[in-house]
Amino acid sequence: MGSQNCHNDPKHILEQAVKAGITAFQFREKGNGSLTGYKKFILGKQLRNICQNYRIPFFVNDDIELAEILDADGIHVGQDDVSALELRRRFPNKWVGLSVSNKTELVNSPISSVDYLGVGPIFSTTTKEDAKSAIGPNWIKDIKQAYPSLPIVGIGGITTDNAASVIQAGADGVAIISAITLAEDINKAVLQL
Ligand code: TZP
Ligand code: MG
Repeated sequence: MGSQNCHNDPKHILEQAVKAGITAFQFREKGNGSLTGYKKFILGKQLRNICQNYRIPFFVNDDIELAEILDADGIHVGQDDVSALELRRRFPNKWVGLSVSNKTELVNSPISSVDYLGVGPIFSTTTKEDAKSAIGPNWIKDIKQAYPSLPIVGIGGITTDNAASVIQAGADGVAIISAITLAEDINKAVLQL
């Protein structure tokens, strides 16, 4: 998540989610209303500290310099960002994650250079302004069959009601923004997930 996904203090939201049991966090400060420059850095540092205090991995989306300055545990990139291959070379000690949205992207991806795939949007979502079409959980089965040892994280439109179907399709995890950040009771939402 980023501040643009939060209706109140992102630090408070992350702290509640971490206390309730989320297992990793990705700082994704982008899109309408997101912070830039120094403000983005300060928020990133504060969220990074929360993850450190609670011993969960901290990922940065896209922003390589920020990932470096904040000593992130991992970097997540999309198809149009810095290549995962280059990131692997530059950051041998960070996790590198890559998004794939369809078969064409998958076959053109440097699978052997990434630590996990973010697959989605699984369901339709309004959180990502330029999201591609929803692909449904079944595609995860095909990817798992083709790359059995590659960790897969489903993303996009995942809620307490449909998260189980993503795991049942073979995903190793689910990545969630709005169903946590906008939940009336974050603790309850995370516990249900
Ligand atoms: N990538 C694919 S869908 C998505 C991203 C970043 C948005 C996920 O947000 P939500 O609110 O969990 O659908
Ligand atoms: Mg990107």
